[in-house]
Amino acid sequence: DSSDITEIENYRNANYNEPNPKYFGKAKGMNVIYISLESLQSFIIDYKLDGQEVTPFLNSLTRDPNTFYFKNVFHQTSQGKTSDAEFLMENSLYPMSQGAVFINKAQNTFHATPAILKGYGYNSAVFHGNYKTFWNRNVMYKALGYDRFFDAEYYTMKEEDTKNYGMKDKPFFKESIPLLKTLKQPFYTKFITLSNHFPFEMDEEDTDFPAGTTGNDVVDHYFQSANYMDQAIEQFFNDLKAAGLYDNTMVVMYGDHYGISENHNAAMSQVVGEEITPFKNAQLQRVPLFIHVPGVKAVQDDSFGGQIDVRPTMLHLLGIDTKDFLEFGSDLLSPQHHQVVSFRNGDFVSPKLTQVNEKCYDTTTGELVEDGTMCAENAERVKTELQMSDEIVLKDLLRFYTPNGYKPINPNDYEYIKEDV
Ligand code: GP9
Ligand code: MN
Repeated sequence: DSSDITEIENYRNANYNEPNPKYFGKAKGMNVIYISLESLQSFIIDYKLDGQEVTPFLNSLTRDPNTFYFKNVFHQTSQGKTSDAEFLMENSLYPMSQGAVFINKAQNTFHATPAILKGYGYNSAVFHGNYKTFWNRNVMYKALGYDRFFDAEYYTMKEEDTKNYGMKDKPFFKESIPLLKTLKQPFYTKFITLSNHFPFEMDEEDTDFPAGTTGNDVVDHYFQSANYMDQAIEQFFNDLKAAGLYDNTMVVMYGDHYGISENHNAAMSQVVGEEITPFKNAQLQRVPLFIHVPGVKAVQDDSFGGQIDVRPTMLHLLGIDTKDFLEFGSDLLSPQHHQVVSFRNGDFVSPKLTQVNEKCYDTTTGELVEDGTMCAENAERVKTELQMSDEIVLKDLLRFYTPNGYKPINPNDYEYIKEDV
């Protein structure tokens, strides 16, 4: 009931971080494109296989003057995988510890980004080369306030253009451009890539990049598959330029979750050149985050953060203050940004301390911290935050709260029936 929400509101107000005036509103009025980079982990950025960069285009963006690159951002997903990352990105709430919010809580009230931006005149759409019912997206996207959902029905789905769950990234982006051009601006859109998905095996004709040589097929194919994704993103950026959309669009790209699980630690230790301890495995949960804003003097940012922090960061760039939203992220570009990153299981990383399986480590050295109480304060905060987020999600508390100036949406207003475009 509403007393539950008061406590959460108080916590939220106490933890709100003011936007950085240097960046607030720098992308005001621009279109927004999110790209979910399937299974992309940060270790691949600037990694060289046989002297060859695996992701040369993304690497160049880390040095691009208009691109913020965050190298210490971690995924916070659980069993809902891609859909958990989507949930974090658009609600700044934690996913569920078991099962997927997208499947279990799609009837809830949310104040998601597409709905928020509707109040600022934005049209929203998702592009994804798989069928709309996967992860219950066709139901959940109504609760998030998405106007359109271009799913597999809008793509050719030709045999040679599909792999695993659906469209390969290059034909996916190619076929998306004409659909994107039909949208009224400003738009808020999300592109969910697919090719770089476990088990990462490529069709021969799609790659001339070398495979790894660890002898572990999953890890070895990851290089080829990530390289293919990199090329697909470059192609998409070029097509945005050709479509005249590049100069008035902010592009946010994020790795959705790990691609290589702990089952492959032996091969991964060859890749990174050191043993994959539980501590090291936690550090490997970094996922790349890029925010390209035309005309802005951007920086490489090394603050620690999680996927939960992307929404306030992005909304502040658009010039929309987030202080009235019940959310748990904080603006990565704010000087007060809070750098303790919660994992869904209650462990955390921060610049100084990392907790894995309830053991406390020094983040800079990886050494066990003898005095285990050092981590206790952070662990307590992480626990509180996860509990509050769970309360919102499990008890559907946002139905009792309306942020200032926010116009509630009605999920029944949306349906994703194939239209002729
Ligand atoms: C499926 C795609 C992949 O549509 O989003 O899902 P994942 O297995 O990564 O959660
Ligand atoms: Mn995924």
